[in-house]
Amino acid sequence: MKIQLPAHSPLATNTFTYGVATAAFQIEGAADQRLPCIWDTFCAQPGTISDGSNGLIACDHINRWRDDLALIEQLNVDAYRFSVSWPRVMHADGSPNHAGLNFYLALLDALGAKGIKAYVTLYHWDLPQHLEDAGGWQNRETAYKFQAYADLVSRTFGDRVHSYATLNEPFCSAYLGYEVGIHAPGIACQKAGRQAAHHLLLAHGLAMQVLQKNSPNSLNGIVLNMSPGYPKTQSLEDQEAAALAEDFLFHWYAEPLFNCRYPARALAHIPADAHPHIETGDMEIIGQPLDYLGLNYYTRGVYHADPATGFGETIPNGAQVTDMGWEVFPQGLTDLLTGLNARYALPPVYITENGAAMKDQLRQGEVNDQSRLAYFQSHLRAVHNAVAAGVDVQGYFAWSLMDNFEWALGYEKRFGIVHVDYATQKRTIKASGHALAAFFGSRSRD
Ligand code: IFM
Repeated sequence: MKIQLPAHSPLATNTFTYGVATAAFQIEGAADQRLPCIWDTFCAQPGTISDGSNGLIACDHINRWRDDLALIEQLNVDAYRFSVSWPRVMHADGSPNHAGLNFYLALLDALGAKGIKAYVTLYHWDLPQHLEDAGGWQNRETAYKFQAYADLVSRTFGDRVHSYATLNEPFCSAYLGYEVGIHAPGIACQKAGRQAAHHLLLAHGLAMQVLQKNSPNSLNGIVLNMSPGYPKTQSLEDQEAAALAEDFLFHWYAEPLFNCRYPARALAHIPADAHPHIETGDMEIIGQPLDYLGLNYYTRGVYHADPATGFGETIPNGAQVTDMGWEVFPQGLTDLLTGLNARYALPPVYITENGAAMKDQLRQGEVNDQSRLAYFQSHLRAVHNAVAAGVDVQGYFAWSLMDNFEWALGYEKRFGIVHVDYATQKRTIKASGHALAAFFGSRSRD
């Protein structure tokens, strides 16, 4: 199967940015060359990671990055999105870790030499453990520590970076990490979750200030994950449940960024004693202009009214699901983009992650992952449809470059377009990777 889009589509030209994405903790390994982070601590607690694994070696990318870069080049991408490991580049006293910074400088220079644009995420969940020991994202001070980290990185990287994202998916850091406790640091408390979310957003705003000063020519923004909500039935109750789920789960992040406030429906749903403490001026810091919005899309949510919790979620009968149990629903990406465009004054949008975990089989040196390939085809078409409907989408990144550590699900879930044999660290480009490379390489100049 080939990936195809209408010839007239902006997505079929070289003006549209295509890339692959990774994150530091998920691929780097070499944990002995950095400070411990909250995910090291979390993984060491029995029962937290389904296969009992950790990120100590991961894809050994720190030692194999040149080979990985050669793979990236073979994929014909315009851009590579990766994250910087805060505990690798800063000592606990805030001074620079030059060995860590030099790793990223070498990677950035090599990307530049190959003409591949660097999309750098500053925070993809690996908070230094010493900061968690001081309260982590529940502690307002962490937002200012993040600003200092953003300052160090952006001054060091100079003009090598095409785009910065302050945070990747603050929902996951705050909600999964502090509100329900299935991610590091494993705290399950609504007040903690909502306070962590506020401090993450504040950290984003403070970091934007230094990025716009130190790196005015890069595209500076944030990456949010969103699964649009659909009512299970057309009853008013289910429609209200779907709207509440969206506000509670993702407009909680978008509304402060674009309108300097938390969504009223979600605030009314959360008990007053779990509301975040907000200081004067915080919302204006959070809501300063973005050069772009990064959106990570995987699936939708189907919701019904639940008197106890406000909303409950179901997977529709007969739905096609990925190995994560997530429904394959490309129309959700079009609906999400058009819906956001109607609700907010959006800057240019990049799909910073999209992809699927599938049960891959390596047979005779090949992975024939046709279902993942179909997923990419249908979701690229969904982005095309959103652009045709007037949404300014300028790029798309496949998640992920290669199989990697899928957080609480360890190494059992494979999202890569490149297969990784963890015993040998051998990489094999899957059929989806070959098809994407052919499509990226076939685009017209425009
Ligand atoms: O692997 C993650 C990534 O780190 C963040 N976005 C979702 C991906 C798949 O779960």
